[in-house]
Amino acid sequence: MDTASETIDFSVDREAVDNRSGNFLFTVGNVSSGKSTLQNVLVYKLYTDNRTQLEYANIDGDAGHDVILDNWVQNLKKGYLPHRSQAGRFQEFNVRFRGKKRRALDFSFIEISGEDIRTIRPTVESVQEGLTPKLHDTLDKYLRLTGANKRFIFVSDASKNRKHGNPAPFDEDMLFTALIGHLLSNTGIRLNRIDTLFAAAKWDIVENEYRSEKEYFAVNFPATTKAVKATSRINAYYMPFSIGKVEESEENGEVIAKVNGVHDQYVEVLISWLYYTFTGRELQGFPKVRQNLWDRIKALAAR
Ligand SMILES: Nc1nc2c(ncn2[C@@H]2O[C@H](COP(=O)(O)OP(=O)(O)O)[C@@H](O)[C@H]2O)c(=O)[nH]1
Ligand SMILES: [Mg+2]
Repeated sequence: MDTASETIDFSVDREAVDNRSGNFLFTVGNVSSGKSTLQNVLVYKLYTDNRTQLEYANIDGDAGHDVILDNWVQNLKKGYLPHRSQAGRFQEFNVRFRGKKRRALDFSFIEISGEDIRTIRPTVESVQEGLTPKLHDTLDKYLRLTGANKRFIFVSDASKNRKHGNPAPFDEDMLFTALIGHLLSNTGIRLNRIDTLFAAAKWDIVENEYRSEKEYFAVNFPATTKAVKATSRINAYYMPFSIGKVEESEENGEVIAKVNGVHDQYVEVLISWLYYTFTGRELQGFPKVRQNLWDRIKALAAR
């Protein structure tokens, strides 16, 4: 496996965030929930699908950035999933793509690991000391950019929410509600509205356990669901997500996750949502966003 993405460091300097504008896509979720995989599949699909044209669009003129995205594509072609990423280290990847008869969309990925937002969850100590919850500095800067369009993908790890197993006790639910509260609050980031996609990642593992992603989120995310219903400031979409069937095996004493063929149906919906949420227009030839996503996925899967 190519390790270029490990040897080239694209951590963001705090100062470099000042005065940025453009489109930002924040992927939020616990470590190993599937954020990087989702990003990799997205880039892979934009690159390989003949309806879309992917242009890497690094903003700093550094070709190393394109090398990384190229590696994502090459690795996935061979079935390799991304390397585990670390908390506290912000990496930004810039992508541009266009569809048929549509203007190009530029956006930047920012990955937010659960560890980086735990600091906004009040603890006994912080309440006693009257501390205001605060996010990681760099992340805070990104979220406060006034000239930027921000969109969020909340990634839930469905393998941690087995219906008949030992479910994680609403850990993701608390994390998501804490961030949503912080984003909207006057003492937090003060966003007017949040446009977000909730993705039930690794859906292949639980697809026979839940009737739909609606049921999945209702059962495992009571607080998040309530928060979304309680305000008109959150525009939420929900979808299952899977890269395909993943098998873990040992290669040279290391556990390697490999996918046997990338499934198209979920990532197509993701691309639709992405284009629509930033531009307000539908991408030609892709699933309609305004149609119920789950019905659409089922229709695609039945083709
Ligand atoms: N079964 C299954 N496993 C997945 C899927 N996506 C990710 N995984 C597994 O979850 C691990 C962590 O994913 P990753 O994207 O690196 O998580 P991140 O830490 O949130 O970026 C991968 O190495 C895979 O083993 C999926 O769609 N299905
Ligand atoms: Mg990652």
